[in-house]
Amino acid sequence: MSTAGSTTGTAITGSGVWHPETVISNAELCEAFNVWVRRENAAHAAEIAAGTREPLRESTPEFIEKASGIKQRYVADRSGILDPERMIPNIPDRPDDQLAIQAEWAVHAARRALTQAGREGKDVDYVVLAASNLQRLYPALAIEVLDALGGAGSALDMALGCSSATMAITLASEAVQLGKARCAVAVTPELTTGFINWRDRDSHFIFGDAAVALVVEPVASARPGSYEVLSTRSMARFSSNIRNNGGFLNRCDPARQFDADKLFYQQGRRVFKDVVPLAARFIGEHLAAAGVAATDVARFWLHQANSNMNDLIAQRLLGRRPTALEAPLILEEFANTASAGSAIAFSKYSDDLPAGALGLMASFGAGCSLGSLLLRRR
Ligand code: CO8
Repeated sequence: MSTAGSTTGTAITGSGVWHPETVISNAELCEAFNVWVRRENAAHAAEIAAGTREPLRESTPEFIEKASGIKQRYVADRSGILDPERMIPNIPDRPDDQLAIQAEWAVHAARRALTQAGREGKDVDYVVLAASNLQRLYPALAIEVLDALGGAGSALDMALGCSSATMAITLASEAVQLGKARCAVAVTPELTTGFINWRDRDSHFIFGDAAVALVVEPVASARPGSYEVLSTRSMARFSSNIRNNGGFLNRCDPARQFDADKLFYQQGRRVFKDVVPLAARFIGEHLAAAGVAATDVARFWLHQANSNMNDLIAQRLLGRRPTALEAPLILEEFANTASAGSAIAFSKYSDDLPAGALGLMASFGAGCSLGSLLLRRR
């Protein structure tokens, strides 16, 4: 067993998950999608018969579960997604004097995390709000969350694809390490259903909505049972395999402003092939730098994109298939919650480890960007 001697002097003292109660199963999703496919094919029957247009193909629950491990997803709204005429969630705009929806989700998760940490909103002096997609540019959602919690200090928003949450925790840990904060909250409200192309068979099943928050404090004042942050690591390498070109310049080219590239799209096969060796190497290098063998890590809280991908990454690290508890999956219940996934896995599967146990949280996301935190239970 390695001594894993270095430390950031900070600890994750609480975590909390929140999700909408509304669920869409794979079967429900495919049923609505396939109604739309049949209507489209009927509307273009002549072109399809003439061979000038490819017919759209139906989506199946069997494929979705086998290819991804996903069985259902929590969503902000079912009605719009399951309406074959619309296939966009209905999320009413809110007036400026009401809490923004992503800020509201963040506050729900942050309150749960603070309760576990034994802290109150007024203790919070730093908020990093990070998500793959943020609903607006300013004012920063993080400032709205700090205000709603009743804290005082500084706050910022950031986005780094599916590595947003791990980078937010890293920034929170660094702020505490530098003495800039004493009770930092890293919070990730992933409202993914708003940026999905629900008419794209290859990706319509992938994502679900959820928020997660973690409290980071100096290890010296951390409660027993919290997780000391021993070290962090991050890496970035430009890639267009996963993109979302939605942004404020869209309206400046009216001919293209509603094109499909203004929502999530990916080269799924290529991502799969790239990420398995890259993530395994990245995590392996983090562990090697800390003097820790992969087999000494009791738990890997990996980014939750695809069950097959996670199994392969853990297998490369351990030299054998992981057990369900060595690399827990939340995909069945939550689907891919973008950057929230590894932190949700941590929150759901961290209470049972004994003091001294090592765990590693890791993300891999669009960008591409990777991030990891080596943790030890206290
Ligand atoms: N229903 C039925 N059949 C389908 C469907 C569907 N919905 N979609 C595709 N098929 C069919 C295809 O038509 C094809 O059939 P055929 O061979 O007859 O043409 C067959 O299934 C196989 O199609 P694909 O090759 O497209 O399907 P895959 O097996 O590759 O599965 C996945 C698709 C699940 C998306 C897979 O490619 C995957 O998991 N890729 C990894 C990327 C990923 O998970 N992205 C999720 C979001 S991004 C994210 O979270 C970050 C990921 C990591 C970033 C890494 C940066 C370092």
